[in-house]
Order: sequence, then C-alpha cells, then structure tokens
Amino acid sequence: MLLKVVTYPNKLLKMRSSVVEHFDNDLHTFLDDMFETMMSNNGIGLAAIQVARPIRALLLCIPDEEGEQKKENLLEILNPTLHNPKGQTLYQEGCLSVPGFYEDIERFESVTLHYQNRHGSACVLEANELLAIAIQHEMDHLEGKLFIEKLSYNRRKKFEKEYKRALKEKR
Ligand code: Y12
Ligand code: CO
Repeated sequence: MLLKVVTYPNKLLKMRSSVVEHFDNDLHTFLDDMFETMMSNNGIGLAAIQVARPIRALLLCIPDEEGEQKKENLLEILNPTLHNPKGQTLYQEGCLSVPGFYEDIERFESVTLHYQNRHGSACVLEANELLAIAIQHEMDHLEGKLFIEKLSYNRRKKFEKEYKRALKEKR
C-alpha cells in the first residue's frame, strides 16, 4: 500500500521517534509499504516519520554502479546507533519531505552503524560514501531534524522564501 509522504513544514517532522519493540507482522507490512512508497517517489532513503509513524525505522536503497536500485540492496534499519564517525564530506542532499530543494550539506565521511533488522537481530554495518551520508540524513529524521536545519542563516532564509513561493504556485 502506498503511504502519504509528510512534507515540510508539517510539525510531525519535528517529532522524536520511539524505539521499535515489536518485530511482528504489523511491522513487516509497514516496512513493505514504506519500500513501495520510497520507490514510487524515486527515493533512496525514507524514515518512518516521513509517512507519519514516529518509530525508529528507516529504509535505504542505494543505487548500484548502473544506477539501479535493487531490492537485494535494501537495508531495513531499526533502532540504529551511530559509532566511529570519521572524516568530513560535502554532498548535495535532497529529501522527499522537502520536495524540489537540494543543498550541499556537511556530513561524516564514514560511520559504523549498529541496528536491528526486521526480525530484531542485531547487525553492524561499516558505511562510507553515499550510504554513510544517507544514514546520517535518515537518522536525523529520527530526532525530528531536517537537513535544512544545517543550512547557514542566509541559506535558510533563501530556502524559506523559495519554498513558500513554490508552495503557493502549487496551490
Ligand atoms: C543524499 C541524498 C539523499 C539522501 C536522503 C534520501 N533522500 C531521497 O531519497 C530524496 C529523494 C527525492 C526524490 C525526488 O523526486 C524525484 O527526483 C522524481 C525529489 O524531487 C522532488 O520532490 C521534486 C526530491 C528528493 C541523503 C543523502
Ligand atoms: Co529526508
């Protein structure tokens, strides 16, 4: 089932998400729905709060060398914690909850992620490049943070003006 993606400035996006405790059929159906929703919107990452469910769940499906997003490369990440952040990198990020806006954001270059999979098993992942960046972007959603909050004062003001104008034009 396709879910509705919540977009800025909806206040839901500011919520801190809660720990996932039950790794049951309800959770599995929800993760399947998140995947369908992410793919149908051309996303590479999606956090549960972006579809209005404040739980610590996120999906990542990074394109391969051919630019293809394969289901076998899908990561279903529950209750993640970040470790060993190293280096710094800039990447032009986008977010399904902030449609039409892309900005260079500074992130750690590599990170280690501890998380649980859909069955509750503990997993560890060493990540760099786009995967490391996307992990940090999606984990910010779990804390109610959007990438636009990392912009400088002037870039944020410019964003608010352009975004409001785009919203008006859509109406
Ligand atoms: C780097 C890049 C991305 C992330 C986080 C995950 N972000 C996304 O998956 C963003 C997807 C996205 C898709 C859009 O739709 C199309 O391109 C057709 C889009 O465009 C519009 O909404 C107009 C914007 C974002 C972290 C790090
Ligand atoms: Co996002």
